[in-house]
Amino acid sequence: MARRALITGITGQDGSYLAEHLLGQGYEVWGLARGQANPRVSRMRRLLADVKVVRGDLLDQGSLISAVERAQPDEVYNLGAISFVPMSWEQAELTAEVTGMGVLRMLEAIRVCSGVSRGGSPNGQIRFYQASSSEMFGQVSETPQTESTAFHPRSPYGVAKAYGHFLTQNYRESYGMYAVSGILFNHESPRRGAEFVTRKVSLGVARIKLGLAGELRLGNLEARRDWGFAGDYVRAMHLMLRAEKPEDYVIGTGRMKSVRELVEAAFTAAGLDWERYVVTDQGLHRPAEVDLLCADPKKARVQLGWEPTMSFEELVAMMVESDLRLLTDGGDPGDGSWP
Ligand code: NAP
Ligand code: G4F
Repeated sequence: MARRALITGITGQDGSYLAEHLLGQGYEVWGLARGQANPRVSRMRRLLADVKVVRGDLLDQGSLISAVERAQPDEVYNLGAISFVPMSWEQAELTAEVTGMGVLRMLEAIRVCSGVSRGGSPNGQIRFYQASSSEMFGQVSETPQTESTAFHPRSPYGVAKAYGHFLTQNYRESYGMYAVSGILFNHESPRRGAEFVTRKVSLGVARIKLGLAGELRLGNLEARRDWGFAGDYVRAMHLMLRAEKPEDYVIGTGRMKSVRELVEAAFTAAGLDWERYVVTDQGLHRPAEVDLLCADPKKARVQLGWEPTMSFEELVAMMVESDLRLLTDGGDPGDGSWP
């Protein structure tokens, strides 16, 4: 019988890649979608026709219990979140509720539905993946960051993710649940939301190249991130849930680039000189910045056999090409450029 997976955040970047990956592995895939007329749900249904949709919201405990009862999953991937860091200062309480407390509600739904009590055995139970984030490292105490690097989150988002991370660990220890967290570093694709810096840059470059814009306004160009391809990272999520023992893993490339280097690479990919078009804007700087993030993915490589397949340069060139095609074809950038 096919394994069954339930994915929260199915309309997001990672939800789409993970659904495709699991469908390719023969899974029956269920996606939790919120709202009564969410346009992102209609788009997802068009592009991922084999995904079964179940309505629910991470703010609503009852809906999560119903979703688990209906989907009867072997694996639950909790990708749903308010995931844009600047928004977490503007709506800190909502971020805590969705990105933090949402993890508690999902874990409780699984615990209640599978009748787990303290000291229960993980065998035969629903396996749970939590989308933890390198934002939890925040003001880093060492570089590169590993599974044992201390957390010092710098945004309400990072704090909410740290809560979800420790809670997942606690449910594993308290109830013997197969519950793991992937501490994922930044991962991108043509499906990335237009508010994140890589997509903002690839769309900005495409607009300038096509004569639709004359400048690109950005914040801190000195911040450094470890950027990889989302398609590679969802494979790691699946490997974590299929491992023999429930453990947490850092997932990243181990290579760090600055926003300035990202900008240079993207403009170069379109044959443009970035210095003619990029304007820095103090209003786009954050109240507390995460200056650098760089993964040490050794544990995932050794224990899961996971490796990233796409270089930073290939990723940036792919995103620029994709946005040039999207805008040339009259597509809606808000829609991303799903094939
Ligand atoms: P994304 O594109 O922003 O997707 C977020 C998803 O969460 C959307 O499907 C959204 O659905 C859903 N959502 C928001 N509020 C919800 C609620 N109240 N109830 C249920 N679902 C809700 O994020 P992503 O890049 O795919 O990232 C997936 C997960 O990994 C997130 O938890 C993110 O924080 C985490 N993460 C991402 C990265 C990265 O670099 N991409 C790195 C580390 C961790 P709607 O369409 O209804 O808004
Ligand atoms: O692309 P960003 O908005 O991603 P950020 O804040 O690193 O968060 C992403 O990665 C996390 C994993 O580490 C995820 F957990 C999270 O959900 C999200 O997916 O910003 C990257 C860097 C920042 O340092 C920011 O200050 O780019 C800098 N930046 C400079 N100018 C900008 C801009 N970021 C955005 N979004 N827009 C700008 O104009």
